[in-house]
Amino acid sequence: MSLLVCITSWDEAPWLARFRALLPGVPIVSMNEAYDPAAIRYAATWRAPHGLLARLPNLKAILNLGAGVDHLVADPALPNAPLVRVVDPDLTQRMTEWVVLQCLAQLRQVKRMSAAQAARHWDNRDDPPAAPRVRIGVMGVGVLGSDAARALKAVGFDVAGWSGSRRDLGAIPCFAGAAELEAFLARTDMLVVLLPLTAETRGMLNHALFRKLSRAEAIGGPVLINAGRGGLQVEADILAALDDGTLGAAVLDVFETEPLPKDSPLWLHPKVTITPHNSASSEPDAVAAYAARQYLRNEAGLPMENVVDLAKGY
Ligand code: NDP
Ligand code: OXD
Repeated sequence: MSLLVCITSWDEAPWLARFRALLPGVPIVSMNEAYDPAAIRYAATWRAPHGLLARLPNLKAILNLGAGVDHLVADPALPNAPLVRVVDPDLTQRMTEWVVLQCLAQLRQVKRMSAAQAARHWDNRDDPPAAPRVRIGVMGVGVLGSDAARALKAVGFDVAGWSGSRRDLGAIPCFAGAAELEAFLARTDMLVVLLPLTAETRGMLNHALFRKLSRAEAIGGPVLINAGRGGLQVEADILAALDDGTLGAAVLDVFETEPLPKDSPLWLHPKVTITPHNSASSEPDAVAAYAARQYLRNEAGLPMENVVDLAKGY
């Protein structure tokens, strides 16, 4: 029951070592060495080259080593095998830390305070509102968004969620579907985006959507905070919206092109905060153990966890 490790953009060697330790007796091979495609039953992958998985005629399951499956789903030759994605408490914890950090940094104007310190300027001209006066809208209240929403609520923010189907997050009001998007945006001062990238969500963070955000200006203009995927956002629209005042600030962890090209105007824009797609890096040992568990469950005839609905694309 061979397992093929197909990884691009990460160092593959430690992943081979992890799977060999976790699955003793299972032949573990790399896509970069000679192997018999017919012998491969499982593929453990991050950003597998498109077309590669289609060449494995006996594939029983694809184990994606991250939460987002957009790269695989975009493979026109993706085989019709069950596709498992990562759901991991460590990853969720990290994302929630990042979201809370960025929302508080906007509330407390950390960029402005840092600039003032660098200029030895005692900048106490106004006081930010307390968190309950600021309305945060979390777009995508799945595994990551719902955890972040609860943490933001615990800090004191006035939080709401939006998703495809209606979620029940207790005291956090939840909006659902295209019909309720405008109402959700109209009560949002800070928009936190944790949507997957699909045909439906691609490019939805555009100027038309930004114009629907609340103009209550509790924090000097609406703030966009995106850690979902870069393909959700239209970067030219973000820049235009920042410059014409439609947006007050943008915090971006993900980009249309990654790494963000050196000549992108986003880098030095005074209203933009950039992190390098590291809001929630997966903890490799935890992810490998999770993937190995899915392998063992499937071999034991048990259902694998977090199998992606390929019709929905996430
Ligand atoms: P989930 O599948 O658990 O949640 C996705 C959420 O998005 C659900 O609430 C879903 O609603 C909603 N959604 C999807 N499509 C639509 C749509 N067309 N309209 C409205 N709502 C929609 O995913 P996770 O929370 O685990 O992860 C979310 C994304 O975060 C990943 O896909 C990945 O791209 C990104 N990510 C980024 C990381 C980083 O380091 N920056 C790290 C890990 C993940 P419903 O199901 O009800 O339709
Ligand atoms: C993921 C990511 O999808 O790291 O897991 O972006």
